[in-house]
Amino acid sequence: MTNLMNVSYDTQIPNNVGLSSDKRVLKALEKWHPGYINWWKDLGPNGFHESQVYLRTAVSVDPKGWAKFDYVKMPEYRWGILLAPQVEDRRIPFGEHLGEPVWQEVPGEYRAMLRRLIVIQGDTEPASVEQQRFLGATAPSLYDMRNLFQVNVEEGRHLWAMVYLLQKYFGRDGREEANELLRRQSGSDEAPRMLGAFNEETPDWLSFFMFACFTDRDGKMQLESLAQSGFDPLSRTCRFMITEEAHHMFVGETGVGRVIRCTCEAMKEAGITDPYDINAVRELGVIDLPTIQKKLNLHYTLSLDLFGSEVSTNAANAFNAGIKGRFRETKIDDDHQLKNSTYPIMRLRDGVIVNEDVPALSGINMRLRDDYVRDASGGVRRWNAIIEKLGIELELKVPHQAFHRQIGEFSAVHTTPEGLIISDDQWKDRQLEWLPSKEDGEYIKSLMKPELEPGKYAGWIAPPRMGIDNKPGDFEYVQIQDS
Ligand code: BYC
Ligand code: FE
Ligand code: FE
Repeated sequence: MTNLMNVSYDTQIPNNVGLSSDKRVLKALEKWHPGYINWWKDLGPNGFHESQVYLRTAVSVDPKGWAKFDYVKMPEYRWGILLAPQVEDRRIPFGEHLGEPVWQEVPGEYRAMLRRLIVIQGDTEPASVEQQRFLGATAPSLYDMRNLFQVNVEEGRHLWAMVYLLQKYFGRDGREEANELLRRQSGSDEAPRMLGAFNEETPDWLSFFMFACFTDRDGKMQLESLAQSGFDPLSRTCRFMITEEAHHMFVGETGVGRVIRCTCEAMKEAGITDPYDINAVRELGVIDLPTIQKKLNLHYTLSLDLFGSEVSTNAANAFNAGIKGRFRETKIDDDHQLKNSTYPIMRLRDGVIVNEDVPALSGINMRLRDDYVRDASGGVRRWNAIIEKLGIELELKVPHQAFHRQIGEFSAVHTTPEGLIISDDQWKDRQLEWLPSKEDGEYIKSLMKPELEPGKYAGWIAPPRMGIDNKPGDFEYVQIQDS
């Protein structure tokens, strides 16, 4: 049995899956590797290929000490295949096969379903790197630049994680899917990425922080439910990915928090008490809170779309099959089969938003979304604590789940952020009160000037409380040597 905590660096591809004795898969991955490096150079971070970045690399999968930090040029980063240790005698924790031993090979009847979920998961990872590729040039500090690149290389590794599953367990069509993952491109007309949010732009650093907070958090929730899978290699892969994901949400949440702190401190110093006096606040060269609320509205609602439809047979089938479970499935106190239970969801009935009980199996996506909303709301509460402490009277809010939706039942209507249904004309008149306008975007863009001196921060964002890896404030997180 392979139960390797330590990562082997004896092949070109670091791994803890015994690749050096799995010649077929090693060969397939080595064949895929050059295409990946070309993708990184063409569509990964623009420039900075020669720069030395202070990055963490996994050396083990032990949650207590898995990473080591060092300077590395990004194209030389050691992307690897890392699975959480195998759990002895693990059983399928839900669905029709509840209690049976987990699968170490793909069960034939669920092959197509599994492949689809792995491909969708894999597709989002490089997509996010593509969306963020121009941000390095406007980093508000070397600390932030390093965090961006850390997130980027790890999303690259998450692509490797899914490609490994495809190459090892899905034969020829797995190989084809692995190649397609490098062919589709965020925002492309001919071959876009698969899910809506991953074809949107990430035009500035506030968007990046919001994305890392809200969209990476969808990643966390989806990985949590795939980590429950009865297909053990998928479960183990996702369990290690979740370990890395915590840093992405940290970058997002503290990033937005630092923007908020900077704004509130500047307002206090200037004696501005009305947060809605946007012109006065912008005079200070910081981002006004109402604009931050608009960015929140946008990224939160794009992320809600990633949970799929309110009622979904795909989700019900995946649960029944034992392929995709619920958030913290094993901690839930029920029969884990949901044959006779119901789940309350919000839906649209004759033009009215109502609460309705549906069979719990068809409401699986909404259960996960509800868990997500709770998790995300905690982050917003912590932002509000910063605002309150600095004595500014404004509360950031997550919008109603029917607001600004493109997937599911609510995509048929327009609502206010409070969830009041409004007409198309009212929406046209008012949407820029709630979502970023071109002018908002241009104002934020005007602030996006790089600050590359170690220890210095752009004027619109507060310094972090602590450095990465306990480094001092003026640590040179990126040694820029540009090609
Ligand atoms: N855009 O039955 P439904 C991450 C399609 S993020 C476009 O409700 P289902 C990361 C759907 O495919 C996590 N199309 O769908 C974050 C279906 O099409 P078909 C990524 C959409 O399957 C930051 C149809 O509508 N991982 O890791 O229950 C940085 C009917 O919908 C969308 C996963 O998502 C959409 N938003 O739920 C880096 C996990 N939503 O079958 C990385 C794997 C739905 O009729 N994916 N459709 O052709 C899944 O579990 C599910 O596919 C979804 C959708 C939850 C995404
Ligand atoms: Fe990821
Ligand atoms: Fe992530």
